[in-house]
Amino acid sequence: MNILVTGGAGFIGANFLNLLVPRHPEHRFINVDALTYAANPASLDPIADRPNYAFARVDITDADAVQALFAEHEPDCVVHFAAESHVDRSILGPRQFVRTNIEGTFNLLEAARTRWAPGDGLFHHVSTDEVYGSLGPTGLFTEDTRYDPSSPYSASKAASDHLVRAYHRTFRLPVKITNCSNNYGPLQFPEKLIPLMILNCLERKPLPIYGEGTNVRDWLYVTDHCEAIWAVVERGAVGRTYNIGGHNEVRNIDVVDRLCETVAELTGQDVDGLLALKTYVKDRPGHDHRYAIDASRIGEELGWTPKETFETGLRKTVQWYLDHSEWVDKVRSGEYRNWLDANYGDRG
Ligand code: NAD
Ligand code: TDX
Repeated sequence: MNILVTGGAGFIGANFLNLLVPRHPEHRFINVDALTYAANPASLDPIADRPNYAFARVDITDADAVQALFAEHEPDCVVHFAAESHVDRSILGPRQFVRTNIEGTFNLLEAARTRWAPGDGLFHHVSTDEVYGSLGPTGLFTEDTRYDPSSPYSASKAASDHLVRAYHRTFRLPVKITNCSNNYGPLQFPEKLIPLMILNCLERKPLPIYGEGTNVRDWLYVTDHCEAIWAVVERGAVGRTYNIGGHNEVRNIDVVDRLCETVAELTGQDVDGLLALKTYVKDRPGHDHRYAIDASRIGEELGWTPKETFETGLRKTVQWYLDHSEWVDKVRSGEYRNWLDANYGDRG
């Protein structure tokens, strides 16, 4: 198969490609990424020279470029990760979320619809549990939970999910959708809670906790998510949605405490000094209180279960950030933006 992977230079996409490109030499993987602030091509160093891997710098909001991409690479399958993914940024500037997450998805669906014969191909849409809104103290999101998004980010992902389903019903486009809970692990851009807190601990900066820190997220190690997506691509039912989650609900304050303990243990720093960095700051507007996933469908139908526990996953993650300070310095520096322009500026 020719598999077009959008957003493969971002956090989950890069983990997905690093896992699957070596494992499946019989498939050709084409990574399509605009290289926004959230991307890091260095994340793909382990597979960059593999014969079954290629990179194309394309912005999915450019409909003509997306059509040209399909003409050139003739994909049989699209695994669509590319998105603006950070809730706080969607509050500060929602426009790009509408463009990339809704229009970008639409452009890909249009290319797939016009280039694949009815019933051919597979469009796998990678989505989030945030489309379901917020839970109270009990209950779980199932695949039948009503959509009720709270942020411009989650509303844009909900809209893209609806478009994907509509293309299935109207045009018989073979689609699959996965809605996953919060991911963590190597290669995550340090704007998200876990890498932000790790790096702030290492730099002895304040650890900003929104509101009272009692919001709950269901954390899943990134490679467990990637394995789940691949199981759905290979064996999931066409037209079906699968929820993916870690069975691992943790309050934000407890995540931060565990991170302080893990950083202290792995670096020899004094844990009380790290815990003292916790700072309660103004809450996120529209902050969803609790997410929790019922992942029984993917478990029962496809036999998927997460392999990492929160303890093993957090240790691996903290160790990865300790070992990759160069990666971190690059994604945070202006020099990195210059390097991107110099290396990829004219490769559109
Ligand atoms: P990310 O922000 O780390 O990476 C996004 C990637 O998409 C980047 O490489 C970026 O350059 C690329 N991109 C952005 N706009 C683009 C455009 N217009 N054209 C082409 N490429 C573009 O995101 P992530 O955390 O890896 O998330 C990947 C997907 O998984 C997203 O669709 C997100 O909604 C979904 N998801 C994420 C999580 C999570 O916890 N991170 C959980 C569930 C679902
Ligand atoms: O500095 C912070 N302080 C804080 O208390 C940050 C960045 C976050 N938080 C809180 C907000 C959330 O309750 O931590 C929790 C996690 O925040 P994020 O890492 O921003 O993730 P979240 O908003 O839950 O969304 C993530 O999971 C679902 C991803 O960013 C989405 O792309 C994914 O769809």
